[in-house]
Amino acid sequence: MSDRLKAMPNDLRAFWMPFTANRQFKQAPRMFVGASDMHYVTADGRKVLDGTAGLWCCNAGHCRPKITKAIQEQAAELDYAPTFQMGHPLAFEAANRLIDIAPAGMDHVFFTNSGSESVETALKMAIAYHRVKGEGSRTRLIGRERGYHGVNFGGISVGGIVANRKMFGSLLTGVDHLPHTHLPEKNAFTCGEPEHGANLADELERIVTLHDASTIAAVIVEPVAGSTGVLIPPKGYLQKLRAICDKHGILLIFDEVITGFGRLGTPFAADYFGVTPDIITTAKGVTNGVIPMGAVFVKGKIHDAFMTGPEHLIEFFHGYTYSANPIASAACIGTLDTYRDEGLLTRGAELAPYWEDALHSLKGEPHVKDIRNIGLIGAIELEPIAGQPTKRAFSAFIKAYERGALIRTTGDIIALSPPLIITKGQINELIDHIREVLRMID
Ligand code: PXG
Ligand code: PLP
Repeated sequence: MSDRLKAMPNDLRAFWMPFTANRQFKQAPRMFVGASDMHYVTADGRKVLDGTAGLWCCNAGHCRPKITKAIQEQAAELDYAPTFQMGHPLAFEAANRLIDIAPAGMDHVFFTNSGSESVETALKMAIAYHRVKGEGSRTRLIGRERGYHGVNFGGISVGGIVANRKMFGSLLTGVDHLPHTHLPEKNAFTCGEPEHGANLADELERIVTLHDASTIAAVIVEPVAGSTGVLIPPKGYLQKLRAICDKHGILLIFDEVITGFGRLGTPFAADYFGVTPDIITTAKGVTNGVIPMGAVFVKGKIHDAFMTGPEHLIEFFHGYTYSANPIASAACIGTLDTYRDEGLLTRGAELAPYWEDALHSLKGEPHVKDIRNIGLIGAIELEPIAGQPTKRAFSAFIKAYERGALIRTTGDIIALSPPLIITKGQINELIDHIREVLRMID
């Protein structure tokens, strides 16, 4: 550990922390100062088992050599290069490497710096696509209740998490929401995809009937909703959404910021469910979380629709200063090398049955009212303390951290998404920590 990291700062005021109870945190800060493979190291020198891959992003674990080396070398060779009307080779290589692992037909990549930016990019692309095809009346966007699509205005408009929306005014107009698919009374303690709820996709027909298909640009959903507490699509639901979108000429966007890059035991959730959307938004795992980067995958028909008109004109008025930044591109390639060499994009499939059994062994422990899993994702939903929602899960988070495991909580749900390099022994360790914690907390 470097001396710079060892020193504990004595003034925590300036950093306004994201999605954090700032005042509470600063009274008793929890600091990571190092990491390697499956573990973090805390400021007081303890090892903490990473049950969440950082924030669902470090799919290959921490401080992996190929990624570190790629970044170091690139920083010394070409630090920054514009990608507006200029290029650098790694941007093109990264895009080609991504296409190689993408679902068939997704053959172009637009680079961003985060999941939130990938979502804005996809929504703008969808609206502009219909316009360049002469269907400029298709501007409506359909999201879903409890959806999370990042924090920018488009994303919170199609998103469905009330706390992320209610403070921020009127948002985008022309947005509708499908109902969420969480049916605990029918589906509690299901292993994998739940049986009930595919018919909720038919709500899209109702929205089409209300507005007419000619006004609707796109539907955006997370194939597995992560941030809201892991909602797994009912069997047949995504297939139905795809069919209804096809019937009405509506683009289907899968937000795979969490599910992309092996989380379900397939490269993408689109592969897992056998449903190919028109656009896939990604971030996080594209660089193993190490350097900010997002990637939007699009079908040829969308890209090609823009490639008309005089060739000297810009086709899509959109992009970020750091789209395909050289160091991010190098990190992406180093990450894809690591995933390939260690088989990580499919390793989750081998571990998923073991993971499922371990997770569901928590049934019957105190406070547990549902357990859900798919691929290497798990959720344990707790009964809230009466009148004090989120408090029980948060104390589980603190206790787990003190014992040496990083878990993530949202509301009263514990969400788990370990790096894809986790061993069976480490799965046992993680679940045992949680079992002990559940027995300790009020
Ligand atoms: N879409 C989805 C589906 C996401 O999960 C974003 C967009 C936004 O990505 P950025 O890179 O802008 O944060 C996300 C991000 C959690 C948690 O603990 C989830 C996310 C981010 C931070 C925490 O559930 N998802
Ligand atoms: N704001 C100002 C004043 C800018 O000049 C720019 C980019 O040039 C931006 C915002 C957007 O920044 P970015 O491209 O990093 O998203």
